[in-house]
Amino acid sequence: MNFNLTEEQVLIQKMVREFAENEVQPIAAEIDKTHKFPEATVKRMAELGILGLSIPEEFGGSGGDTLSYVLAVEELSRVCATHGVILSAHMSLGVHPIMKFGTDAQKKKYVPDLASGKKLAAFCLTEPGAGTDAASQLTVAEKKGDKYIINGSKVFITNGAYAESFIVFAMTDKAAGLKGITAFIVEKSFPGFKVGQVEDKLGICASSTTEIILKDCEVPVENMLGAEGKGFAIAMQTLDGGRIGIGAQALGIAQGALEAAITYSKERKQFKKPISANQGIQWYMAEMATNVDAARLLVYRAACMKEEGARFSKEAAMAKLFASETAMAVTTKSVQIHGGIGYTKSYPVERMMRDAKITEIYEGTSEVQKMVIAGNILA
Ligand code: COS
Repeated sequence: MNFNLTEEQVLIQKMVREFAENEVQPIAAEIDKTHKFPEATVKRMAELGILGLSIPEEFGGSGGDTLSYVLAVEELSRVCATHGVILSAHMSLGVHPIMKFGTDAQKKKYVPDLASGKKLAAFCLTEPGAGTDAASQLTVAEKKGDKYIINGSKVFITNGAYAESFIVFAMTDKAAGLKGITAFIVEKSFPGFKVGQVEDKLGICASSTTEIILKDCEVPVENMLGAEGKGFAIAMQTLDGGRIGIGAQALGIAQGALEAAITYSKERKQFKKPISANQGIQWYMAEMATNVDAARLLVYRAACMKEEGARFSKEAAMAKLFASETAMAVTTKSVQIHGGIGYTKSYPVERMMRDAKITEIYEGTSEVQKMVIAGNILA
């Protein structure tokens, strides 16, 4: 077991950290306030190859392994969780399923533009009545000649208004239940595709979260991803990978909040000494740092298992469960350590606390992660 990053991973980590500190951190508070999608910095992420990390160069990516991609999500989220989720939804949910389940023709057609960052990707599984119970899809796809006609609506779609390629799940055989779900690659330009309501959220405010409306949406048969009826398994395997990305986002948020608490507690004086001199604060810090490190080990382990091609559903669920609960606990404690000023927008910790909450919810709530973990250990 080797806990050291490779030379290449260290270089990627350094590059993303510099970009995050120099170009993302300065706008993080502003975009949180305006809810404006950070188009300029996402374009910079494309230029730097960040949107193509973990995609082989032959498909237009910048190479790198799963852990390099995780390091990038972590570093972005350390200063701005909005940027972290834009990358994670694009890569884990939008690009990886095409790489894993796509035909050669689909990979050649879609991956280069996505890996170069020319286009963003998204994933449409959730519906108003199909959240945790993802199999209860009402969206239907009916084959008519050389097209599938898709009807339905999806909600809470990350990158919704800015993505151009969407992995969409729909029922091709209602009677077959979860074995009747099929996945498709749907382009924004296809007739019948529309971006609906834009959500106004508690955190990750500048990320685009929208409804997607499919009304007689025409999808060529060659855009079916995997085989008919295999959509649920594709969704679950894609979410296994996505949960590593969200674990990395949570880890980055927790790391950022821990560093903010350390800095503030050394500066802030009460009773003629820095508050960090109080054992109460020191014990908070020790617990926060230990949990952040434990989250990091779980997230990196899941990433390494994915890279090795091993089944990693349980490990991804453990990583997301622990990292997201750590992010919530550490950001809350960081606000507490900052005291009154931490509850204001003068410091980034209140934003981090709002951003952390979603990591316990999306891509499977903490309760879903426990179902997956228990299901695996009791099988
Ligand atoms: N990889 C491959 N196949 C998987 C899988 C995985 N990770 N998870 C489940 N499957 C397969 C199972 O093997 C099973 O196939 P068979 O019937 O051939 O044996 C099938 O899928 C059904 O599995 P299971 O019975 O466990 O499914 P459930 O309907 O009970 O669903 C949960 C279980 C709740 C874990 C699942 O629906 C889930 O993850 N829900 C949350 C969805 C989510 O994250 N939503 C957020 C949307 S994206 S923001």
